[in-house]
Amino acid sequence: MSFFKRLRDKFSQEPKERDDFQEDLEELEPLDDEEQRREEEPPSRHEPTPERDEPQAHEAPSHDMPAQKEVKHDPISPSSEWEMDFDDDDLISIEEFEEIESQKLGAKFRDGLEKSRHNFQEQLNNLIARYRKVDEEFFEALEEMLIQADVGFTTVMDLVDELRMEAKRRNIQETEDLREVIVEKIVEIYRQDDDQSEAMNLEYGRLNIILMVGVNGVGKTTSIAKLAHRYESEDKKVMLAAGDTFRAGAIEQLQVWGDRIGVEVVSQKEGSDPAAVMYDAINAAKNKGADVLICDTAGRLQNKQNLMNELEKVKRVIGRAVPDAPHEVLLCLDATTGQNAISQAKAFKDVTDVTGIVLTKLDGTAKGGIVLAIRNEMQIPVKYVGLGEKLDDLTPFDPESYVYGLFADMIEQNVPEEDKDQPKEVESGEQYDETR
Ligand SMILES: Nc1nc2c(ncn2[C@@H]2O[C@H](COP(=O)(O)OP(=O)(O)OP(=O)(O)O)[C@@H](O)[C@H]2O)c(=O)[nH]1
Ligand SMILES: [Mg+2]
Repeated sequence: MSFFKRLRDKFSQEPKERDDFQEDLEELEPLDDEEQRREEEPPSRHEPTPERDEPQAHEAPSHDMPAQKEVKHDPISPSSEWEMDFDDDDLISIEEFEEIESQKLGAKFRDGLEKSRHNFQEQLNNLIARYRKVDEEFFEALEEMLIQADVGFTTVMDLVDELRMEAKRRNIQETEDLREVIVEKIVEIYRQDDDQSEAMNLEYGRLNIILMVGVNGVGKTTSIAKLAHRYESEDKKVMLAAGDTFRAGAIEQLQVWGDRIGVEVVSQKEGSDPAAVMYDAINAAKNKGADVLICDTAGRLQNKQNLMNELEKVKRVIGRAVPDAPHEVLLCLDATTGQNAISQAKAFKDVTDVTGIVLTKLDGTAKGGIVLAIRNEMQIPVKYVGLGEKLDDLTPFDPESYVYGLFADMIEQNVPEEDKDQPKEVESGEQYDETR
């Protein structure tokens, strides 16, 4: 199966299929109360198929099931220790669950990367139309295009070198035939052979502490709210620490988010020592049996040494209160700042052990290539991306969903002819049942 077909099958939603399904439903006899209740459940909770009437709650996703591997990037997915609590009669198969989740993820990236997608697709189409033959001129123009899209010089050189070799190896003469290879190589270049992982270091049965850092206005507080909302909806007990005691209004801002999401915020008055706030918050979180404590910090310019030192102190205090904590130090970077984000990452990495990046405002840039530059040049995994301003607009990063978001229309239009008539396949390899 071609790479484009695989991406299309995995992420595209095929709304027509779902419309047909809805029409069929409406033609059915009126439902009795019990059936009506089930009908109103969220779409992921389907009627069990007859052969699944028997299986009980133990069939909820577990660690040794293959589906578990597929969602490794999202530790808060129901396949983690905090498992989704399906009612016996509301069980759906793991394949169905995965399929729906993938489609939701595909739609999120597709919507969030709209600006970048238009830019990437248009530019690539123009290049292919202008340089029909695969030659050095084409590769140089491609390099130029990728650098303009914030992919980063070193990454572009690596990527295009790989493409040169692949074109030679497969004897590809027409640039038109190179589309799929380009997209495939972008995923490959992201997934290097190292032990960096997008998975969050969260464990069941302990207090997990996440420290959010970054320069002013990049989206730290908003991302904390989004993360808290995500974890709360997965039945984790979340608390927040108002560690930005510096900027006027920062404590209230976090408090408003906390009230909206329904999570407790531990704070002191403006101007207090942020390390003391963290200490208090950790004690409160321990007493209340919280699963996750997310700590806000003041925005700090990477070149202000005293502020960077303060960060080290905050981290030390957290580490003394809970061994191995903070379990994640997430650096928030604003995707719209392009290469400046890379220099921020370098400065923060020098003073503190950044364990992952939250790349915000990816929806606000047409140069979505910055993800690749960060991953390749910084060797820090991008763990979450911000794809909008709403609470559910923070999404675990996944390179395949990302390239789908960047090239969705091109992928849909360029599934090879021989693959087009093939029915959709689900991850398990089962045939997709269109009547479902
Ligand atoms: N479009 C979009 N806007 C975002 C995203 N993330 C954050 N924002 C916006 O960015 C602005 C700044 O967000 P904050 O969360 O206050 O940033 P901060 O890093 O906490 O700022 P300071 O506390 O001043 O350092 C807000 O208007 C957010 O709505 C995103 O993913 N997409
Ligand atoms: Mg803030």
